[in-house]
Amino acid sequence: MEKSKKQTVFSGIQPSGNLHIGNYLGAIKQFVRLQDETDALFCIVDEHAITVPQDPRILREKTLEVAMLYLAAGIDPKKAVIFIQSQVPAHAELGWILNTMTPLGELERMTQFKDKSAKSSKAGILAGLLNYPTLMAADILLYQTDLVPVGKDQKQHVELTRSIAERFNNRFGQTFKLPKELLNKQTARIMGLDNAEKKMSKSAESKNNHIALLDTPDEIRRKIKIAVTDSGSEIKYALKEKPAISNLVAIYSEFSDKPISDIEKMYFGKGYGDFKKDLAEVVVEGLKPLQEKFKTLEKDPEGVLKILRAGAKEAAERAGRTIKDVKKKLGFVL
Ligand code: ATP
Ligand code: LTN
Repeated sequence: MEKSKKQTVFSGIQPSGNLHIGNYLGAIKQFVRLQDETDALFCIVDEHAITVPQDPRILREKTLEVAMLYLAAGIDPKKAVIFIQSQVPAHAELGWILNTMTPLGELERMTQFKDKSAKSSKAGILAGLLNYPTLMAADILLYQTDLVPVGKDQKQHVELTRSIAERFNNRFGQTFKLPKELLNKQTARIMGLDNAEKKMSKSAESKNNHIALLDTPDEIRRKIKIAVTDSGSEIKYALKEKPAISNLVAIYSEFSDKPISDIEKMYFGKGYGDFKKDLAEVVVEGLKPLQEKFKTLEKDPEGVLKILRAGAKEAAERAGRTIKDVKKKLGFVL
C-alpha cells in the first residue's frame, strides 16, 4: 500500500521518569506493532514533561533515554518517525492557538489535571498543567492523525482533542482530521504491584509500584515476590473478584505470548508462590532483548541524536503544512 493511503498513527511519551512495564504494555508494544501497517510518528514530549518542574540535566538525560527505549523496544526509524517535541516548534505554536479556543471548564474537568493538581497547593499548580491537553491536541492534530495508541488514562484527552478539532473545523472549515484513541483491552490499564486499585505509575510514591524497563533481574524478582495478591489461592483472571492476580496474569500473558486461559490451566491447583516465581522469569526474559539493545545504543548517543534530528526534520515538514493552513484561516499574515 502507498504511504499516503495508510492510516496515520501518532503517540507520545513524557521523559519524566523511569518508563515501566505499564508504559511498555499499554503503549510502546502497540507502537512496534503499528509501525508495519501504518504511517506512524512517535514523539518524546519534553514540553509536556515541564508542566511539573524538572531538573534540566535530568530532563535531557531522560529525553535521550526514552528515545533509546523506543529504539530498543523495536521501533525502527526506517518505518516510523521518532522525534523530540521541542525540536518541532509547530507543536507549541498550535498548542497556543488551541488554548485560545478551549473553554476553561473543559480543561478543569480532565481527570489527570484533577489528580495531579490535588497533589499540590493551589500556588504550586502551574498553568501549563491545566493547559496540558491543548498541547496534546496540537501534537495529534498537526499530523492529521487517525489513531492514537495510548493507555486508558489518556482516553479522555483524545476525546477532548476530537471536540477541539470539531469546533475548529465548524468555525473555520475542514482543517483537522478527527482522531480516535486505540486501546488494547488487556493492557490499557496495568495496575500497580503495590496496589491493584491504582494504575502502575512513574510518579508513584513507592519504588515497589512498578517494574522499570531497565530494572535488573534481581530487582524484578524482588518486586514480583512482594507484589500484593488477593485472598484465596487460585490463579485466575477475574478483574472484580481478584484484581491483583488478574493484573499479574495479564502481565504474564503479554510477556509470554500465551493466552490467559492457557495460564489459568497451567497453574490450576498451584499456589501464588509458584506462579510468581515463573512470572518473574517470564518478565526477566521478556525484557532481556530490550535491555541488551539499550546497552548497545547507550554507547552511541551521537547515532541516536542523528536519528532524532532526521525525525524532527521530517515531522517539521509535515506539521508545517497544517500550521500554515491554520494561520491562514485565522487571519495571520504569512
Ligand atoms: P505516570 O505513569 O507517571 O502517570 P503518564 O501516564 O502520565 O505517567 P507517560 O509516560 O507519558 O505518562 O505515558 C506514556 C504512555 O503509557 C501513555 O500512553 C499512557 O497512557 C501509558 N500508560 C501509563 N501508565 C500506564 C498503565 N499503568 N497501564 C497502561 N498504560 C499506561
Ligand atoms: N499525555 C500523554 C503524553 C502525550 C501524548 C501526546 C500521547 C502527549 N502528547 C499525543 C498521545 C498523543 C501522557 O501523559 N501519557
